[in-house]
Amino acid sequence: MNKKWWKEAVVYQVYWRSFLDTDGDGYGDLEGVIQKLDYIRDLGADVIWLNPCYGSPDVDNGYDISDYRSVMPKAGTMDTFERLLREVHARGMKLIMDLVVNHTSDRHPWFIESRSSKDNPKRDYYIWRKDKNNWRSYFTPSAWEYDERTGEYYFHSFAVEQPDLNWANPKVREEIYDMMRFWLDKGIDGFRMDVINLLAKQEGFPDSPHPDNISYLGNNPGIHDYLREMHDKVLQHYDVFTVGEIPFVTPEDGVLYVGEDRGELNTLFHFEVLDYIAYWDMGKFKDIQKRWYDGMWGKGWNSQFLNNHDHTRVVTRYGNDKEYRVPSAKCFATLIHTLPGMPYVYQGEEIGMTGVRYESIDDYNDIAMINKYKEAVAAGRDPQATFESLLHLSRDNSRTPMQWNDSANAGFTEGVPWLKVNPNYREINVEQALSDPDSVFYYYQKLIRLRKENEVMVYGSYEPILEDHPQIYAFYRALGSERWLILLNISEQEVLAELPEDAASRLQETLLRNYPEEAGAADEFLLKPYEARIYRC
Ligand code: TEU
Repeated sequence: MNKKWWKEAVVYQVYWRSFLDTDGDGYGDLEGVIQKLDYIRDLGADVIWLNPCYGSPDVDNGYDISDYRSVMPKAGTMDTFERLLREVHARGMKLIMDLVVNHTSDRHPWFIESRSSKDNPKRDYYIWRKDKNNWRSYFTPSAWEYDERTGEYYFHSFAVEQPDLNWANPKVREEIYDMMRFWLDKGIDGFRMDVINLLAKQEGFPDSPHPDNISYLGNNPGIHDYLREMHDKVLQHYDVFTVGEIPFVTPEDGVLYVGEDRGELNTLFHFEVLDYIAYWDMGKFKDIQKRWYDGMWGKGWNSQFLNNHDHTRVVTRYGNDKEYRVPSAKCFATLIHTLPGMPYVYQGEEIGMTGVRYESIDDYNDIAMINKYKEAVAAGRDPQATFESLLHLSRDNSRTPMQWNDSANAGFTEGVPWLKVNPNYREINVEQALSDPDSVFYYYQKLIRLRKENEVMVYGSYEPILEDHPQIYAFYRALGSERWLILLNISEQEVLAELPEDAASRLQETLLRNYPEEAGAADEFLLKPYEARIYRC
């Protein structure tokens, strides 16, 4: 197995605008991240992924960039950023930035020039056409916006305010490579690459027979040429780590992006779980894990995550955020940290933060949710029913401010938070977690320490058993003579794990469990709701 530092790492995702506000403007900032680096290091994370903090009008919370070479004032200054990078490195950790180059903001100078006239030198920095086709975008009914001034449409995979760059134009590619070097020369340790498989567009933009299936946005011919050029011209000249955010990808395609012989990316996020499984489905989840293991193991590196800034927190989405919040948070943590691939911890996941249900659409900020609401109501759907139908998957579920303590606004800000703090912050907060030896935080700390001390969690094979069981997820990880059994009851019922005879007899040591051991229990393998165990065999 080809060992690499990043294969052994645990990544902590910082959505800085909701992390810690130190200047009272109601937004988190980079100074706040600096103040909490010891907290992140104590958890055991090695790499910090920082969501975009570049100059932006913030239509899509920083994913609409108007100045790639600056830090937006809400976040701080370039000096603050450089101090953050120094402080991260001083703690032996690494920092990767968000590379958002499929599109810019419509207020980027390039777009302002491009839209000004048809013969502007930057016209073909973006994608302009006389007519639109029938494609949707992620956030709007059409992926085309008519521009009066020049009487043409421009293409946008996301919001109207996020015009797609024309990657077929070598000048655009060189501009982006130059910008990447600007940040890499500061010493950052790599990039998380936003929807990086969307860069290549279908030749001629043909109509789709199924316009609601927006997979036509990604994985188009030419994408690997761009990524290989990016690698050859930029990435290979730095000791960096790259993770591609790659929707609509299968394991076979995945290997084309992250194969160790491909000269493109190091690892990827796929969305077969989070984009298609709204509520927990054990069978689908097991199938996805098996296909990705069989498709990628030994060829390319996968990532494991069930939380990020775009998806509802796992205890609310797939677990139980009421009476079993703590065991289910620990159970899913065990799952993510013992499956093959690089685990990501999204801020607040390590203390079992939950999703939210605010009263009105006016309490929400997420442009994706708001656009979906407007589109449905404009089509005549009942506003309240529409609002309620969007609550489960609203991206704001995971964007509420980090809950540090039980003081006003959970200690996140002394101002008015840009997004309301989850009312349960009085019970769920970092201060409480650090004072409770059985907290979710210390469980994550133990999981991460296990990974640091046992290569089997990183490089071990994956062998599922009880594959058809609807509640129990059980699998071996094995490397050399080291063999572990992970046993999870992902359900709200007590379940008897009927292990194969040889399995039970070979269990030597319990390495971690999320319920206390019960001496003389009726049956050793009667698992409590969301019970998780890791055994050494
Ligand atoms: O998200 C991309 C995105 O929306 C899909 O790739 C993915 O399927 C996701 O799971 C949505 O269901 C990225 C950023 O993470 C997001 O915050 C931005 O809004 C978006 O790109 C546009 O930059």
